[in-house]
Amino acid sequence: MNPKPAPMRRDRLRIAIQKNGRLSEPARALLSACGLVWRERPDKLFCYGENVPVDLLLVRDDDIPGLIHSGLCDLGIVGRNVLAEHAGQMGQAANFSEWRALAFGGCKLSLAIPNDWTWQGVAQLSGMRIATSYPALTRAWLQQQSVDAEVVVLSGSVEIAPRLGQADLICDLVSSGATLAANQLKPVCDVLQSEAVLAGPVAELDPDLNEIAQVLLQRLDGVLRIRDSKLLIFQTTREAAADVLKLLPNSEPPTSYSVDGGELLAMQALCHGLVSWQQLEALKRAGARGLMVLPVERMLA
Ligand code: PRT
Ligand code: ZN
Repeated sequence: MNPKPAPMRRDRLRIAIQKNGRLSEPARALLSACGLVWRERPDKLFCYGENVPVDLLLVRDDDIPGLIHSGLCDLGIVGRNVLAEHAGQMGQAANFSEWRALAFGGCKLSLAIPNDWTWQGVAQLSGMRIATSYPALTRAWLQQQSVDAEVVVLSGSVEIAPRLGQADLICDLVSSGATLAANQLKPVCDVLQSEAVLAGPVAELDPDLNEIAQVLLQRLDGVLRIRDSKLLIFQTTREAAADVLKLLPNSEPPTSYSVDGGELLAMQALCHGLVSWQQLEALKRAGARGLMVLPVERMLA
């Protein structure tokens, strides 16, 4: 990657997202949930933000770390696998880092061996050839494991390398595992647990851009926090409250206030994940009444 050129001063935040691919739709949906609206251009490489000074650049995912590094973009949404690989290749010089994990695009970078091998542990890899598109991550992992193996760098179709005789095993992304299985391979070791992340510079953004970024981050944190969350509201007595609270399904600390200053308490709790009928019935048995599960539209902490 080239040395960092001095970027032009801007007063609008620029976010790079994947143009076409697994992360493009969920990334747009996430930014829309943060209240961003864009004007689409026919070339669809640049989308002007209509309601807030935040523009989108639509690019290949592999370009995102470099765009942040060079200051041409301020933030980006990219797989941790791509970000970490570029960071590994650039070392200390890399001016990008993970700002938030976004809980979509989940996959693993895993070592996979031919089905007919018996896995005996990492020492078995000594002297082997490993095909991968993630050489920096693979080498760093091998070094960490004190294993001396050869890394064969391929830009695609990694899964077929063992059958073609290019390598003995592979290190590649896996989600369902169907592609490995179709190529008579099996995963044996995880090198990296990945998901989509919001990336930003290590160095501070310009104050004007930072102000816009902080507003966006606050909204993003709200969106991430309430994703798949429900608000549970109910009433209970002071006497039953302790038993009821023990049963709250995966909730944040509830807010409670007394009704008419008396024995009765009204409570509300933000619950993450599904709130099932069984959980509501258990709460009722413990003394909760008037249970309601409500969707959460927005949150600003
Ligand atoms: O064109 P551009 O360069 O932008 O896109 P790309 O082709 O490099 O990336 P894309 O869209 O395929 O993936 C973008 C990101 O999605 C990756 O960098 C990962 O962070 C994430 N992701 C999540 C995955 C997968 N799951 C995944 N399964 N990326 C790739 N795969 C591959 C996997 O290696 C296998 O070949 O998809 C295939 C199917 O996987 P299985 O295990 O479900 O069979
Ligand atoms: Zn790519």
